[in-house]
Amino acid sequence: MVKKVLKTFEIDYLQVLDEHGKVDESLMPKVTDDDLKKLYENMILVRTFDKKAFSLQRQGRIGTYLEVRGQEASQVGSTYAMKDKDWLFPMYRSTGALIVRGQPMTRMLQYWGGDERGLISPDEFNNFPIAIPVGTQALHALGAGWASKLTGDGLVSVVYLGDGATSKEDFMSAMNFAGVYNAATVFIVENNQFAISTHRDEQTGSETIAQKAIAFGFEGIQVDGNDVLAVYKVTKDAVDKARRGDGPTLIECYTYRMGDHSTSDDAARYRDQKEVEEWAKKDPIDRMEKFMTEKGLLDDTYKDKVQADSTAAVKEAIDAYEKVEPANPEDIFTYMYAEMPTQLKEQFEEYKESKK
Ligand SMILES: Cc1ncc(C[n+]2csc(CCOP(=O)(O)OP(=O)(O)O)c2C)c(N)n1
Repeated sequence: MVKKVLKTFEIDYLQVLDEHGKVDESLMPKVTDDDLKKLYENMILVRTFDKKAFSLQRQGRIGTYLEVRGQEASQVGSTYAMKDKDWLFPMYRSTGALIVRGQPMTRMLQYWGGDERGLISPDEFNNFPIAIPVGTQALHALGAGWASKLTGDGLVSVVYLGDGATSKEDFMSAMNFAGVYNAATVFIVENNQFAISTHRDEQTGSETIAQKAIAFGFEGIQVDGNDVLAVYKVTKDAVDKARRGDGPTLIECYTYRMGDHSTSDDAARYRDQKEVEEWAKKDPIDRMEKFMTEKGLLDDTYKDKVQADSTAAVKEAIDAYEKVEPANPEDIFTYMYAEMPTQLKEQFEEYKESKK
């Protein structure tokens, strides 16, 4: 037997800001004080919206919702590295990413209230609709990143996936073609340790998710997903690399889903509360507050103002959402196909009859 000696591998792991709010200055990304404030303000806005959306669902004012809690840094830090016209391919838990990308909160409430018009991207941004089917968005992002590589339009596509999605063939096909075509695509896997009740350890035999990129011929990196500075840094590097035409990157944000999977789930049935308490100590916002206080960028007045502004913005979004004219139920029929198939035509007629 002949032994083929292949490259052995290592995976880079980055943490800049630890859970006590201490920063490793040698690893600090290039950010101004203004950037630090914006990152913080965005995380507070996301958490405020998230809490309120959860409570609106409980009151029956929206249909369903998937909480971001615990993942604010991995979403805000990464989208902050994108240019407005870059392509965002969000999943159902990407509320934080969408907020940074200018998606009006009113529209997000519309969507979770059952109105598809909530997915319309603002003109200044290229936000794709949220993908509910797990992993399908990876292929869409690969397509956009490949197109950018071919046309040289200088845009990058960034896709968000959960750890569970990495077991899907869509993820693997997208990774494969990204490697083959050197697509301008950045894959962000928010490894929040769960796919509903399936723990990360039951999801894959790989030691890290980041290392999966190696099999497809490109770079994978693991980052502390509760550290907004590290997430920003690795995403900025990956986005810049893709924009230069130097190919894709897989970023694994190592984080934790603090809430239930969705408003229809009860995580207490399958996970230990002690684990949740341990992760609460690693909260992405607490550590940023400690760091910014130490740096002289955060005091009680500023903190209260950020919270008050976020609360007011969310309230305004809810008021506007509750005044939106309901969508026309006929849209369900007319928007599905360019040409309606026979059965749908029949159902449409039936529906119209029922309204007479
Ligand atoms: C194709 C497909 N299969 C199954 C489901 C049901 N489903 C919804 S969420 C989910 C778990 C996904 O977990 P993960 O990718 O880790 O993301 P997370 O929800 O933890 O953010 C599953 C299996 C689905 N939405 N789509």
